[in-house]
Amino acid sequence: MSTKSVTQQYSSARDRYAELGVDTDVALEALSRIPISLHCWQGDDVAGFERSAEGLSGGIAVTGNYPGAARGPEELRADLDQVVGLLPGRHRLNLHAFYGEFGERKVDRDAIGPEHFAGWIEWAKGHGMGLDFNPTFFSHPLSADGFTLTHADPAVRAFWVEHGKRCREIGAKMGEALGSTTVTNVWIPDGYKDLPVDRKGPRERLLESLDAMFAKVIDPAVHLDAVESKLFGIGSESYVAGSHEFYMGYAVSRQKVLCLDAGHFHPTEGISDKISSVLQFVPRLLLHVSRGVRWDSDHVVLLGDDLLATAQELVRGDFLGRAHIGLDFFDASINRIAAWVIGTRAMIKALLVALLEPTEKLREMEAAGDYTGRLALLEELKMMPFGAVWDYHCERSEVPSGMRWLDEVRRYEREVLSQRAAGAAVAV
Ligand code: RNT
Ligand code: ZN
Repeated sequence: MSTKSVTQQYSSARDRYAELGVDTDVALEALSRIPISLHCWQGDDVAGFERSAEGLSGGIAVTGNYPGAARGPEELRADLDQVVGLLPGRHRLNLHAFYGEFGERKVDRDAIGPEHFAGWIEWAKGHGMGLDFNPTFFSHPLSADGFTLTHADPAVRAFWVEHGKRCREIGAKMGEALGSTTVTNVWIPDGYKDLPVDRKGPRERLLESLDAMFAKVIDPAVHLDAVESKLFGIGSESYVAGSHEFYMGYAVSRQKVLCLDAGHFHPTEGISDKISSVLQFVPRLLLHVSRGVRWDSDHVVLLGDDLLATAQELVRGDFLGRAHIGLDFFDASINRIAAWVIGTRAMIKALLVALLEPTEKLREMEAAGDYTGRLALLEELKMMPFGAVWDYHCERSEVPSGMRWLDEVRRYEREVLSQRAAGAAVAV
């Protein structure tokens, strides 16, 4: 579509929304201020850059063998350059600890420091982006038996507590260097495949480990701690120590950020309805936006009912100021750059649709008991021309509208990704 017709279509869409009392310019202004935290791990199938790569463990799995996975920091950053160039707005990057740049030496998890992330900080600075962070409690010999912060052996627990402490320091350094609060999110895989007899012990130890890890007070302007629950993983089907109830209680009692991952609940349970509940009790929320499909919690995010409901809750409840939106999916069966772009653009689109809602009108109907009108209008809104507003937003932000972004991804695949020999390692 030509730029002229994008503008024309926008102008008629603007009139249609104005009839409902919605100002599309105001919605776009609000939309361009919402950062999405891009997960670095979509680009290399959650492999990381450690010397003695262990192979992915911890009950998460990436399937597919599409060529072109990034093999080191330079490639991953080049891929991310592509991704951010196809997204309207200014976003953030979310790193896992095993994506540090460790050089030729083996640097174990209890020895990492901010120096290993200097390249990332510089990259983020160059893009005017903030960074978020995660300790990596998986893909390591000391997590191989399925336990980290809950381990029965105090020496193993101490190793992981030290890792967590160092990650908080790294996160704080990132936040300070970039002038933008870093959220460091703790997720551990600990759990049992089959029925445990002692459900209490691991949770007691988790509580103790977390308190030890979080003992040092860090300025919340530069760094915030988040904790992420999970219902089950591959190999931890019967019991996960860090359940929703555990972390809900922990976050409430310690006033930590609670992370809700869309794929970590029962299949018919969405995270949207949890937002206004948990924010009565925790100061802030981190969302891991994902899409669960049967056993898998991490499919590429699409603009579906669940995603829309989450965006609507954030907007309707005026929660955007207390919610950090992060992505968490990984697919190795399609072009990885496309996976990032599809998922991130879907998240931004969902926020746009939510911002284009005549919420006041709907609230008035609800308050007046006019549930008939409420339902009719909610249904009618699905036919509104938000696509025209989206295209205009992309063009104005100097990123391709419609499907044109895919041309750019295909060009990069031809010129760069297809040249990467599958499985070959490069120096990091
Ligand atoms: C795993 C959690 C966790 C991971 C990342 C890689 O089930 O969702 O957030 O996906 O830390
Ligand atoms: Zn997650």
